[in-house]
Amino acid sequence: MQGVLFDLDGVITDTARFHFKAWSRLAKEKLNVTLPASFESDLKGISRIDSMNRILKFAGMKNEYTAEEVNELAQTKNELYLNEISKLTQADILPGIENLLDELAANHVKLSVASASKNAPFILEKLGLKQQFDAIANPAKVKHGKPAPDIFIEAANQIHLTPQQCVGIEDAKAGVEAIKAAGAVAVGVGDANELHEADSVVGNTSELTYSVLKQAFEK
Ligand code: B16
Ligand code: MG
Repeated sequence: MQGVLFDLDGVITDTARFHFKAWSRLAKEKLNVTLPASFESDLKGISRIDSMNRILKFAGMKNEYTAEEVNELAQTKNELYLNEISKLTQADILPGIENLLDELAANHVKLSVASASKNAPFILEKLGLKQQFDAIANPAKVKHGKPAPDIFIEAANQIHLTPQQCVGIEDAKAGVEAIKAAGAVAVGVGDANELHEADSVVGNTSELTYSVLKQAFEK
């Protein structure tokens, strides 16, 4: 294991609740619909524009907006979201992650971020973790979002490794599929049934250690 490719939302910090809050407000104020709670997990790992389109479909309004208007709605959501995440601090790092990053660095493992979020650099800055990573893959540079492998391939490229030399960590089904499609070893965080395609699954981030990742890689 020469590199670890980290998902952000749900692995390093829990931003899903802020995404859901911003999407819910946008849906209520602009589309006059209430989003069911299931959207919080359904939109995990799904890009901003794909999330917007799923919400429009749910609202039965998919054909009522031009591409430009859909972009504007997504931009409004992002402004609401930025307002929420501007309050993030080191205290919002998920349990065990700071230790894990230290352990991996001590073992000369390269660290790269493979998030669908265009806000990843800002979030890592707020958490005080930006310097700990060797690279942050830019989702604007890749063609297909998760479950396609593109962002994980790009994250490995950025640290000059192949996905086969890396372990990817994900909390979302679409993300685990993306890791496997890239050819990396997948470690899931969360429900073992939902993430059954992963090579190894832990219940929560505090169980993620260097030895757990190494064992998954060597399995
Ligand atoms: P942004 P991840 C994903 O993060 C979120 O899970 C998903 O809900 C969000 O729509 C996506 O990032 C794009 O985020 O609007 O900030 O560019 O899990 O891939 O780290
Ligand atoms: Mg995630």
